[in-house]
Amino acid sequence: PAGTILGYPRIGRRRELKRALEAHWAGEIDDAELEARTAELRRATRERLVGLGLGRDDSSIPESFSLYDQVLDAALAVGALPARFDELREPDGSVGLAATFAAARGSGDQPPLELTKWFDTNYHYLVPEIGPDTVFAPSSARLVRQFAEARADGFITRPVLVGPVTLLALSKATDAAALRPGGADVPVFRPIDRLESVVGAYVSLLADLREAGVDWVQLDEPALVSESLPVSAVELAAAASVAYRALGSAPRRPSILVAAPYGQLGQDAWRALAAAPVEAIALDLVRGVVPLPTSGLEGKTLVGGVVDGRNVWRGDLDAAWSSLESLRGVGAHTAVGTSTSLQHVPHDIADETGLDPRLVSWLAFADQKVAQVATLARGLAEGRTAIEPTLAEASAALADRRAAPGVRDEAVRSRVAGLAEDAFGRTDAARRRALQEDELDLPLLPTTTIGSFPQTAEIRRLRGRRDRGELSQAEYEELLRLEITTVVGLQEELGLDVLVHGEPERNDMVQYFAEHLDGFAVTRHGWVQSYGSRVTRPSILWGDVTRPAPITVDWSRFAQSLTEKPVKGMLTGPVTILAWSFVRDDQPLRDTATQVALALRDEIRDLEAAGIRIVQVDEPALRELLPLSRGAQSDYLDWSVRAFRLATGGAADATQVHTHLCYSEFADVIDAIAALDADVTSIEAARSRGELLGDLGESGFELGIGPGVYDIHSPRVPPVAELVALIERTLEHVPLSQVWVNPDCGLKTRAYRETVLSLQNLVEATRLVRERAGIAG
Ligand code: THG
Ligand code: ZN
Repeated sequence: PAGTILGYPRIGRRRELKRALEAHWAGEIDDAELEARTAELRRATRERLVGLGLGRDDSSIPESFSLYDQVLDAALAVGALPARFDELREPDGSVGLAATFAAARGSGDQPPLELTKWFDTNYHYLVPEIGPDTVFAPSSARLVRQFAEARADGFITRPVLVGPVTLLALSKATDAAALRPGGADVPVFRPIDRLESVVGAYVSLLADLREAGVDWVQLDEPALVSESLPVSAVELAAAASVAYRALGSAPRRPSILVAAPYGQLGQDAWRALAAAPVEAIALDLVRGVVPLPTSGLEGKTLVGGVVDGRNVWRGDLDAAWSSLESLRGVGAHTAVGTSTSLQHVPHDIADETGLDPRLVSWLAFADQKVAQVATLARGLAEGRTAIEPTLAEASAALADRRAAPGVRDEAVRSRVAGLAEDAFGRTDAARRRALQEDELDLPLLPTTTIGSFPQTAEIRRLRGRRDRGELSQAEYEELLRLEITTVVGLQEELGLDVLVHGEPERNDMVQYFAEHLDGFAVTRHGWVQSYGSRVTRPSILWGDVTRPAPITVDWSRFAQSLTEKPVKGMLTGPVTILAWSFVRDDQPLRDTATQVALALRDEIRDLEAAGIRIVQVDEPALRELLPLSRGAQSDYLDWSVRAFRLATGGAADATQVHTHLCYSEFADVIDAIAALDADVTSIEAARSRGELLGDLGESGFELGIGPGVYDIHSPRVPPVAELVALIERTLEHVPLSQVWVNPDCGLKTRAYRETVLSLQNLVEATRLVRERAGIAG
């Protein structure tokens, strides 16, 4: 086929997959109904893709559906279900829906597979567990069933599976393997050590697919572009060479397309794939460049991933065409594709009837990107003149975007240009500390929460009623004030030291700011899968960012009016706002971050004027945006830290600045965290506390720190004794004067019942530790 996409959104245009899954988990629909609904979703997707110009029966439609996650699917396809779920297998020993969802979501007291971020996207995959003794038992049933389902409707599609190298590179060792005593001559086990066995399982899967009539299979190998995995790029390339020599030599198999999305394929991996006996290689030509000619390409197809799967811009189709032309010079047959799966973008811009049509003309969601691929494929087949009008239209839209009002706001630009270096930081931390102690008069080991309180169904209903016009804005706000009053009262009763207003007014910590800043647009149906059935609706940052009016000030002022204790002002930091939005691609992220930072800086000034003495600027995504390629990391850390310092650098010395970070790979970015220079940092720590405290102790970190004392991702109420032990352990590594006591993350997803009990215990544990340390509370 001349044109293809590496994958398509699975959630459904109206979140049909989410609804079906959640209904199934709630026991409202049975297995058969779930299968029927998802089969309908797949059927509609195939029809849609043909309608947009992909071939019906030439394998150009990827069979990229997954019930929950594609990495879990690959693990299950090779039979790597962790033993703790064995009892949930079907009577015939196969892995059905019960075992699949148990692995994804946990079951009884068996924890699920760990969730973690898929490369540098906002998608989260399930981490397979592989040990030296894992028995690989290939299972092609689901792949074959979906292919047959398509064929029954007259489609010949291309099954998609995460490839063996990536599957192992993203897996972790089973607990049993990780605990095995190592020694000088016993190397630590790594899942990639099982490459040979896993490749054996893939050989068998390929044979089954061929048997079922599959012409082409797609094996995704994004690990080959990453320099941030525990397996080095050199080892990954060697593994790819071994794996694809074996798979290519398999006696019965479909043609193989190896896809290397999400970045530049390194030289070693490129040579390994070119030399392997596979039929096609898909390259990311948005992030990567056209590779140099090398041996082994004769007879192969190179799929040039020139349509960007990572953003929502219509983009420069003419430049995409040029990339394809240079790819033609590399010496293989050339086809066109997307840079990555389209799973990271919403379905269809045509659904966004509420957006400004001019903005819409600059955008492309998944369906528009498929149409772009089809256009470029026609160009490859018929020559450029055949698609000249479409290329010209895209160029005209790009030119219109460049010149449109709001894309450049000269007032913001001159403000940025005029920034002096001293705007990017505050005075000496010790001086600030003294002033803040006077101002706040907090006890040692101050207690606080991260910011959000439970978003009850009732709060969400209020927002729905407001959106439907059943409540006026004034009525809505009055009800939220009631909620804030309750939340502040509760915290006073609990005896917490630094209070929050609970954020009932926010649907999402990024979208809320996007809705209140100029330069952003918010979609109605632009949902993107985050993990499993969970979705987010990223905002579109299209223009220069300005703050037309204060955003959070009224809520914070109201909350502060209810109590003598300090109430934290709560803001989302510039890096996280960028990370969780679709960001303009016409200027460096650094420049966009600077503009967002200035808006936040103004917000902080207004919060101070309203009597707020502590401001928290959350950056949970700081680690997330860290580039995969090592060469790009220091530049990223520089601009991300500077953006935070610009946002907070206008705060008075007596204003205490907090931040919150949501991950525990602390060591990677500890220097950056210190450089943020926040007076207090709260951090997720419940799961890998030992490492974190060790790193913290060694780092000489001198600012306030609140390593979360309990995991808010679970309804479990931590007993007082456990919390006492955790706080005391922290005190072994960090001086008492620096330590704060708080949960691990926001309480938004929890219920009130466990929240109140947990916070009671947190306050009581702190009281006991203070008492034992001989300090007054
Ligand atoms: N907001 C945004 N992006 C995020 C997060 C966030 N990315 C990373 C992380 N947090 C992802 N985690 C989740 C957790 C829960 C949900 C989504 C992402 C979730 N979403 C609701 C759902 O699926 O029903 C929809 C939420 C809504 O109505 O906006 O539960 O916090 N931007
Ligand atoms: Zn968090």
